[in-house]
Amino acid sequence: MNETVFIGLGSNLGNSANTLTQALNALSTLALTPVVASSFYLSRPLGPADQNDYLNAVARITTDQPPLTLLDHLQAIENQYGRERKGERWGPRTLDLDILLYGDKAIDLPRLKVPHYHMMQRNFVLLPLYEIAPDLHFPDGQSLSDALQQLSLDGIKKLT
Ligand code: A4P
Ligand code: MG
Repeated sequence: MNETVFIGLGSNLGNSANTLTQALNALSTLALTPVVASSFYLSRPLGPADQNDYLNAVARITTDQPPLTLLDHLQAIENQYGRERKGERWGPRTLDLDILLYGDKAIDLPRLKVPHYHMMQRNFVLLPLYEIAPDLHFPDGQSLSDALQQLSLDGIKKLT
């Protein structure tokens, strides 16, 4: 069955703009319709402060890939862009691809939790999401615009 899936992209190592652009191209190979992508946003790092600012974006795809298959593909794309899992939580990375929402499903598996944990507290997720899906509601019924109003927009800048 086809599902609408939102994917969060983040990078703070290497040429992040290039990496995100290439990652969006790679996502199109998993999508049945053209990928819809937000602008890129420069955002202050959440977590250890001794790392570069992040470039973040959100993409919407329509896919028939089951959730765990999609996760496998996303991790393969991360690896292709030099992602090394060093085990440091919230540490620097060349490319991070997170499944934010998968249709209106709630998924709670060891390898995959959807909606993505903490996304409601992250302006670098909700702001680009709002750019491409202003009318969105979360699986629990809450509206994205309400969730965004709870957040400070400090430390985030939309790039043109
Ligand atoms: N996993 C579970 N649910 C999901 C999901 N919905 N999507 C599992 C993707 N993966 C999911 O992820 C660890 C494991 O999470 C995966 O193997 C998968 O099975 P990871 O990408 O290897 O590890 P991580 O990203 O370092 O850990 P974590 O806790 O997911 O970090 P976050 O929450 O992704 O945070 N600051 C700014 N400004 N912008 C950022 O993008 N990103 C992070 C990373 C920290 N600070 C940031 C940003
Ligand atoms: Mg991740």
